[in-house]
Amino acid sequence: MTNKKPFIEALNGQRQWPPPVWLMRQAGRYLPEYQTVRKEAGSFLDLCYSPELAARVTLQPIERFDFDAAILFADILLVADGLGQKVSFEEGVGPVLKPPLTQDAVAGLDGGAARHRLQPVMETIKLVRAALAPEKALIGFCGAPWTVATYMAAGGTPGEHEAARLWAYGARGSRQSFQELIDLLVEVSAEYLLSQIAAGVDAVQLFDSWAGVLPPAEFQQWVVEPTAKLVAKVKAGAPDVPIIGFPRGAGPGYPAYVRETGVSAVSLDTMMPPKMARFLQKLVPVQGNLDPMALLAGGEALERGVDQLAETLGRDPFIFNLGHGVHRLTPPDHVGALVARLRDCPDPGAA
Ligand code: 1CP
Repeated sequence: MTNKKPFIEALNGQRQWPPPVWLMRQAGRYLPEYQTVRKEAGSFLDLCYSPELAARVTLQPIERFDFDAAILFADILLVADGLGQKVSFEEGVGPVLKPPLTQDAVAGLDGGAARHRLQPVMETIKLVRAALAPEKALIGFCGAPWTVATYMAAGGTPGEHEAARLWAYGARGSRQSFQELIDLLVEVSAEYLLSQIAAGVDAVQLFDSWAGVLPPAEFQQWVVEPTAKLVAKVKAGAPDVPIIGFPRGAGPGYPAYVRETGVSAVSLDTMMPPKMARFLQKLVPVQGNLDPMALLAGGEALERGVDQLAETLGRDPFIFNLGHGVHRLTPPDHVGALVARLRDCPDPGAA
């Protein structure tokens, strides 16, 4: 058995055929075996903080589908919880963060507590790495500062993001205090990712799910600049570990994001047109971007989607993924069909 990981080789700029594949939210509610462990754990957060159970659900999709990478089972909101803003996940509602963060509470957020509180995640990583075949990669992750701040300010799923956006404009707290929150998230997230790397992850991904709601100047200030700082800190501590950025919905902001943040690779959202994807792929390896609804649909829509992506992006360093997470109603068989189809595609780079 080789120690080479096709997923890491692709991130390092070596084209692989067939392309390595994993899916965002590959561990989750569409899998009956996940549902079983989820029930055993009690709450969603209990699952995230129970290393043995979290390791089991991390490995489930690798066992079932033979993906090239596992992604640590955790959530981007653990950082908020670790900092002392209590997080819970309510059935049918989604995440609730109590109380919604205001400028007066920023000084009370506790980076030291986060370090302690997030320790179970490092135990999960060690268990997964010990069980995972050497040719499979393990991905660590965190939410990007802007996206985590939107949840913290809203006290839950951010709606139209008015809480964070008004705060960032100085209309709901000072701009200075919003900058302090972002700076704190940069610090804590960098330390969190470096701990994940020390525990055994092979690459990390920054999820900026709400990067797409900001106008250009604010996108630069709250997405590009904090991400650049976070990337620099992680690279300073772990120069060889690839960092994938996912500025979901950033549209015309994608090229500046890639050029100015220093990410090693970029994850493309569902809306990204093939021409722009090819343009970005001249700068860094790309990951993406099958429509999760094509996966849910299955059949011809799925086959066409897989074939087109393999054909357009398969000529250069490329990791196959979705443009966003697996939908929870997705039949597991469709995921199996995706992997089989991809590994059967003709090599577009062959003479
Ligand atoms: O009850 C359940 O089982 C909850 C469903 C669930 C799962 C499976 C949540 C709640 N989080 C997760 C796991 C998760 N979340 C992973 C683990 C690994 C994997 O991908 O398989 C990861 C990487 C995340 C990341 C995450 N959490 C993001 C970024 C990606 C994205 O989807 O944009 C975000 C925004 C969250 C917040 C979150 N977690 C869960 C919910 C319901 C939400 C809110 C989503 C929203 O606001 O719309």
